[in-house]
Amino acid sequence: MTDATAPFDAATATAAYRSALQVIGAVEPRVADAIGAELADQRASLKLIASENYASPAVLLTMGNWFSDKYAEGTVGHRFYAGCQNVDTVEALAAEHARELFGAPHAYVQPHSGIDANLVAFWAVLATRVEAPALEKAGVRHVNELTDDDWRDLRHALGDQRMLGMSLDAGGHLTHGFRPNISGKMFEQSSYGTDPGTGLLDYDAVRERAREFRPLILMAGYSAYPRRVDFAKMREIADEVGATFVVDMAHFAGLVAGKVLTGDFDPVPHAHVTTTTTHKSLRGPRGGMVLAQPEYADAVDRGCPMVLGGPLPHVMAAKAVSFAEARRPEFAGYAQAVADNAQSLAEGLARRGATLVTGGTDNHLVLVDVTSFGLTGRQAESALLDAGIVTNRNAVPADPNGAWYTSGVRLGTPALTTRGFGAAEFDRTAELIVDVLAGTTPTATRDGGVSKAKYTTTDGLADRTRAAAAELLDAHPLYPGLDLD
Ligand code: DSN
Repeated sequence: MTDATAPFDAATATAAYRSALQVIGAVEPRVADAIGAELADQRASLKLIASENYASPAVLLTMGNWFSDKYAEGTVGHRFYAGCQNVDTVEALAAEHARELFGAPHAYVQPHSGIDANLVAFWAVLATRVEAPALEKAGVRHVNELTDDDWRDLRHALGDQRMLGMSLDAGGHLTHGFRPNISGKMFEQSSYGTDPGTGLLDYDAVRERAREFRPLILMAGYSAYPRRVDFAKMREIADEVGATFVVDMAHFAGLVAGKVLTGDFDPVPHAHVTTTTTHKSLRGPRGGMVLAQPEYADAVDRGCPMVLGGPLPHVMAAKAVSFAEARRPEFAGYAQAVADNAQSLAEGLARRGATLVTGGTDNHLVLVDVTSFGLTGRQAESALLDAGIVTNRNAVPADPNGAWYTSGVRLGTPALTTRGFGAAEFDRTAELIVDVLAGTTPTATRDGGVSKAKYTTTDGLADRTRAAAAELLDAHPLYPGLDLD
C-alpha cells in the first residue's frame, strides 16, 4: 500500500468545505446537497474508470475563487485585457512547473480539455507547416494581406491535409481524426491498428501505412490500449515520411511525470508536440495542456483566440498546484503504484479466467474482453455498476458488437491507487469483478436470441459484492478525516 493521496490537513479541509457549502447552500441548497452527495457517491464505489482520479483538496479548492471572474485572452505578458498581472503569475507558474515536470522546452497551459489541447496542436501544425510557407510564398506576413485568390488557395491547402492515427477499436481516441469529432472533418484520416494475433502495435505495419498515406501528422496516444508505445520508433517513422509527430498522452501523463514511462516510452523528447489532459493519471484539475518543441511554440501560444475561448485562470492556478504536487518525490511512488496495481489487477483477472486484450498491461489500464462470459460490454458495465463497481464499456479490436454495445470493459487503477489500494486490494477487486461477470446472464429475446443490453444476475450477487467492496473502501477512505456532516 502507498500513502498516495497528496497530503492535506483534514481539520482545515473540513472547515474549508463546510464553510464553502454553507455559503453555496444559502443561495441554492440543492447544489450544496448535490456536491455533498457526489462526495458520498465517490466514497462509496470502486472507481475503476481509467480516465478518472481524485484531485487533492488543495487542487480542488484552488478552483473556487475570483480568478474565475477574470478575462485574460492572450499569453503571459501579452494580453488583450488589462489587469492580468495575477493571471500572469499563475499561468507562468503552471507553465514553469510543467516544463520542469516533463522536461519540455515549452508548455501552454490554457486548453480547457483534451479535445481543446489537440485542436491547439493541430492548428499549430497547420499554421507552421501549411500557413506560414503560404504566407512566405505570397510575400506577406498576415492572412489579411493575402489576395482573394491566395486566400482561397490557402484554405484549400489547409483543408487538404492528412492525419494517421491509431484506430478507435485498437484503443485510439475520437480526436485523432475520427468523424464524430472535428478532427475527422479537418483531416483526411487513415488508421493503424494492432496485430490481430497479439493485440500489440505492429510498428512495421505503421511504417508501411505511413509510407503509403504520407500524412502531415502522425498521431500516437490512446485511451484504451493497455501497453507502452515506443515513441522513439514512432518518431523515426514520422521523420521518414516527413510527418509532424504529435502524441496525446492524456491517459498516461501521470506515468510520464512519475518516471514510470521513460526513454523510448516517454513521448515528450520524441514528439514535436505533446498534448494531455491534466485530470487523469496526472491527478490535477479538469483541463488540458500542450507541450511543444521550440519550432511549434509560437503557433501553440496562439491557441487562444485561434481555437480556444478565454483561458480559465482559476483552472490554470489549480494546474500549477497539481504540477507542484506531481514534482514531489511521493508522486513517483504513486505513479509506480498505479502501474504495479494494474499488473496485480490484470493478473488477478487472468488467473480467474478473464480474457484480457493483449494478455495483460504495462500501463495504468486493463481491457477485459467480456465475450468469454457471454456478455456485451454494456451488460458487463451495468452489472458491475449494480454491484458498486464503476467502469466503462469499451470496444475491443475488431469488435463484433460495435461502438455502442461493445465487447469490453476498460478498467484503470489511478483513482483507487490514490485511495491507497495496493496489490492485495486489486486482487480482491479482480475477484469481485469476475464473480459479477460470471454471475450475469444475458436475457433471452422473444425471437430466441439474446439481448445485448438486458441481463439477470444471480440472486443477491450485487448486494454481496457491494458489501465486499465496502470493506475494501472503508479500509481506504477517500479524503480521510474530511467530514462534511
Ligand atoms: N473520456 C476520456 C476517456 O475516458 O478516456 C477520453 O476522452
